[in-house]
Amino acid sequence: MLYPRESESRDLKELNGLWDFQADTAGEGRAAGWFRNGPPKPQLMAVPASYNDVTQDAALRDHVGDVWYARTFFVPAAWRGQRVVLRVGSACHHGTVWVNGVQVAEHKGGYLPFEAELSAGVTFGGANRVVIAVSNRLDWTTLPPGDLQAGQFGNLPYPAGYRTQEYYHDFFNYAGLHRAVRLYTTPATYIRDLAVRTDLHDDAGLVRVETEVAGGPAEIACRLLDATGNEVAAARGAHAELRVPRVHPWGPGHPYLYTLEVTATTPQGRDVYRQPVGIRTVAVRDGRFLLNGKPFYFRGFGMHEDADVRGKGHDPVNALKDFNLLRWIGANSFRTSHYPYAEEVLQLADRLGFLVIDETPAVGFYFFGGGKGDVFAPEHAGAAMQAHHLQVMREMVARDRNHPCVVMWSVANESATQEAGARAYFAPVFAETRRLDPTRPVTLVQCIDAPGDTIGDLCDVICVNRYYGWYTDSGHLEVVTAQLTAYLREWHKRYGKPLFLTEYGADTLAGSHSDPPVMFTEEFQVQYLQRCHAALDGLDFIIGEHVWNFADFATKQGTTRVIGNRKGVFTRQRQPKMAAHELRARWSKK
Ligand code: GCB
Repeated sequence: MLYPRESESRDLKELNGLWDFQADTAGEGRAAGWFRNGPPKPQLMAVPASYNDVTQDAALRDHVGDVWYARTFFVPAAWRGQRVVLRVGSACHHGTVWVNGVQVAEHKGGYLPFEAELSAGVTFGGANRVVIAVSNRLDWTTLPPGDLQAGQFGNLPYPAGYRTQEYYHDFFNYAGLHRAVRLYTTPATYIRDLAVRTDLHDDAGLVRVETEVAGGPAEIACRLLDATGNEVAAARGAHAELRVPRVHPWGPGHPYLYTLEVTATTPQGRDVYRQPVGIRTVAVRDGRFLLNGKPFYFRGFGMHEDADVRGKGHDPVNALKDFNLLRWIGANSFRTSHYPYAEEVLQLADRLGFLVIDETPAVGFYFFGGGKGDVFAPEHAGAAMQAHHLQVMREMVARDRNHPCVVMWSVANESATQEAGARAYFAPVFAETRRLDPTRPVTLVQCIDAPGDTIGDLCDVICVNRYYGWYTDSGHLEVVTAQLTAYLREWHKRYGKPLFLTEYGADTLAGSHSDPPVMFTEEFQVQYLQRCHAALDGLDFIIGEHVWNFADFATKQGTTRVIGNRKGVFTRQRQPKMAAHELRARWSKK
C-alpha cells in the first residue's frame, strides 16, 4: 500500500486541523442519521490526536463506544477526471466513513490506514462533507482484545447499565483519529502498488521492483536515482531488476536512501510515484542476526506512541524529538511495541538509520486468566480473532514492506504460548507472514518459561521479556543477574536460536532518590539495568537488548501504576532520568 505522496501526476491535500466532534453517549448516532451532516451538538476536536485528554471531561476520557467527527472540505474543479482518494491514517479502533451522506469505507484495526475512492460521489469545484464514526470498543474479535465489564463488585451499588471497557494490555486505550486524514489524486490509470526487495552482491546492489498498475494497461519504467539525483540504474516492465554498481548499502550510521522513480505511461498521460529505497539485506545465520552480511547487535527500546495531551496522536515534533533522544543515547533500534506506528515514524527511521521490529497489536494475550478460562479458547482468541489477526498481518506487511528500517516482524507480544490451543492459532499467522514476506525474520515476543512453550520453533529469533527483582523478589537486586542468566540459558538450550532480551526495566519516579537503592528511585533503576547487563554480557548468544521503556507512558488506572507506567528511561516529557546517562555511557562504548 503506497504512502500518499505528491508528484507531477498526483495532488495531495491534508484534512488535518479542527473537526466537529461529539461522543455518542446514548449510542444513537447511526439511527439518528448523524452520518449525513455530522453530530448535532458538536464541540471542536483536533485531528490527528487522541480525543481522551484534550477536554476537561472525565466522561469523555473513559467513554466507551462511538465518537463522531465531521468537517467540510473542498475538491478543486481542476481535479475533475482524476481519481480522488480519501486516506485515513488511523481510526482507533474501528472507523466508518461517509462522504456527502454515503458510506464510503469501513475499517477494523486502529493502527493501520485505509482508503476510499471518492471520485463518483464527490462535488468537484464545491463543498463536500465527511463524517467519521470511530469506536474504541475492544472485544475478542479486535486487536488488542477486551471485554465490556459490569461493576466489578456485585454487592456494591452501580448506576443502571454501568459498563467499563476492560482490557489486558498495559497502555491506555487511547482512541480517535490518531494519524493524518488526507485527500490525494491519481490519474485514472495509476500505480496501485510497489513491492521493492533489495540484495547485495560484492559491491553491487540489486533492487527488484514489482509494480502493480490499475485502471488499464500502461508502459512501466523504473529509474533509480542516488542521493544527489543522478540516475544509477533503469529498467522497464512490471517486474524490473535494477543493478547498482558501487552501491551505498543502508544501515545505522549510513542511512543512504536512493529514490525509485516509477512511471506508468498511457496514451492519455502518465502517473509518477517516487519511493525511497535503502539497499540492505537481513538474515539470521549461525546464531547471529546479520545486517548486510555482518553480525548486528540491537541496542534500544520498546517504545510507545504516547505523549501528554495528544495521547497517541502522531506529532512530527514529538517524533523527531524521540529520534534525537535515541541518537543521543546511542540506540540503534526499537520495537513498535505494541502496534504498528505511524508511517511517518518508519520514514524517520529510514532516514536516520534505525532498525525496527514491527509489531502487530496482538497484546493482552497473557495477563487474562482470573477464572475466565484459556486465552486460546473459541470464545477468546478463536477463529474470529485469528481471521482478524491474519488480516492485520496482511495490512501491516502491505504498508511497511518497502521500509529498509523494518528488519523483523513480531506477530504478537506476550502470549499464553503454553496453552494447548496456542500453536494451532499461531502457526498459520507465522506461515502467512512468511508467505507475504520471505525476506524478513519473524518472531513472537515471549514472557513464559522455555519448558512450557509450544511455538518457539516457529520463530527465527527468540525474543523474551523479563523482570526478575521487580515483579518477583521485588527490590532484591542481588538475585537479578543469576536469575536472568538462567532464564536466557534455558531458552537457548531449548531452541538453539539467537536470543533477544526485548524488555527489562524498573518503574522509576524521576527525582526520587535513595542510597542504598529502593524500588521506584533513580538509583534502583540504574542498578537494575546494570545487573541485567551483567547477565547479557556473560552470554554469547544474545543479539540485542531493548530496555522497557523509552519513556513513561499512560496506562489504565490501577494500584500498580502511579500515573502510568514509569519504566521510562526518559520521563513522559522526554527528560532523562539517571538511567538515561547510564545507558548512554554503555551504548557509546559498544
Ligand atoms: C510487559 C509488557 C509491557 C508492560 C511491561 C511492564 O511484559 O510487554 O506491555 O508495560 O511488561 O512494565 O509491566
